[in-house]
Amino acid sequence: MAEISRLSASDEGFDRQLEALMSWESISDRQVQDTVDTILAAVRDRGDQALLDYTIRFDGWEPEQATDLEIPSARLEQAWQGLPASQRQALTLAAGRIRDYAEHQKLAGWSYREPDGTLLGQQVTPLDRVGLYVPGGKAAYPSSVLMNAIPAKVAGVPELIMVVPTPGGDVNELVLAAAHIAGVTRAFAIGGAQAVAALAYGTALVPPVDKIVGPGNIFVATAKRAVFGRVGIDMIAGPSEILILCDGQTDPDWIAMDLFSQAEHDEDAQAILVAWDPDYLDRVAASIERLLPTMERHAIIAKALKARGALILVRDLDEAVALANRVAPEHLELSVADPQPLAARIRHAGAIFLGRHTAEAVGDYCAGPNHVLPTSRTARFSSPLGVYDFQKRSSLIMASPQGAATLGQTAAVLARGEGLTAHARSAEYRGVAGADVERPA
Ligand code: HSO
Ligand code: ZN
Repeated sequence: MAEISRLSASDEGFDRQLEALMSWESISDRQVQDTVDTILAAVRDRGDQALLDYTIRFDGWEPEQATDLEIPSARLEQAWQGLPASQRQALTLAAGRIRDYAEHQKLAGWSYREPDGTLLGQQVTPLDRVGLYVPGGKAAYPSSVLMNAIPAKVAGVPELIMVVPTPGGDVNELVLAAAHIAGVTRAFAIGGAQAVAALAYGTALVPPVDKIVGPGNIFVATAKRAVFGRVGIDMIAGPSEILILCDGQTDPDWIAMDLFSQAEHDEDAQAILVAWDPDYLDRVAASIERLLPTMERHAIIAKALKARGALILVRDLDEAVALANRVAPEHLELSVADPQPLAARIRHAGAIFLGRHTAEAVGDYCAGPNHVLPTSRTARFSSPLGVYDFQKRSSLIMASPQGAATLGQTAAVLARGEGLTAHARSAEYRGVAGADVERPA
């Protein structure tokens, strides 16, 4: 029996039901925090020796010396060569499309000149070195390696350092292969909070980076939060989410499978369908019932649908749009005949999939846009991972002699108002007539 709640937006208790459905708090356990603090301190103090100790303890294999923790570039290439041709082709195609899309995101510098000759602008530079965390075990996604690494490369980041835990010494060949074509510079077989610490502080073996990106478990997320400030981080991602808004004309099997596709990630994943035809919700419920037992990951899907899934009846399209904006989902499918005018009414969503033929799953792999997206309603204020996350902006100011005089006066007035006379006089020095002329020594 597939269990998924049936809700109606006009019911009195709906607001409360929706809140309960959306609430998801990452457990911020005191014990996790303490463990992470200990690990961070150990890596900071003892460097590679701490990395070796934790790898033996948590990953269950026995590197003899620190250099054993590095996965040589030749090994990445070997993994690539060892893949079946179909996988090499699919990875190449996906990487190419992710790169093309990322090229469109590149920020360029700009400047403008004022009438008195003063020049103002912005200069864009890539980060020097980025760390990419790749989870090990069942959550190791080669697609995520491409999605995190390629925008960094397109931004012009010269050095990309990948860390990946290898429980029992097992490496995921597809992950290594993806790292090879994405242009990872160096890779290390380390994971958990100790890997985050190594990237943040550096050790003799692992060079310190400027920003750490990539998903991880609660220890990794807690460690990323803790080192933020010393290095940049991307975001703290929650479980996957999908909200489908449908006019009742799409094959219900397609919709059921799209809900499954995100539900299969995680028992905490969220899958919601919103429609205004009650019969259609019945048909999708029947598809879910029939298809769920055929799924390999049916146990995970069933748990996710039961805990955080819903088929929601609304009055009309307007109410559906309002609900989608309120939920601010990571993925939003607009499964309707004419999706473009509808997309224009969406204000909060990580990625919008337009029309009946756009399965969210193609976005996860190869459409081109990034699959690292804001979750847990953070689409209200944040955006997909992109090239801009690996670029910085510096402001440019070049005063002309005349600009120096006029701006200097304004600055001096404001500076005296703040009681900062060195500021005032510094600004005024350049404001005197002839200040552009070389002064005698
Ligand atoms: N849907 C995930 C990304 C992913 N899907 C990776 C498959 N592999 C992000 O929410
Ligand atoms: Zn997915």
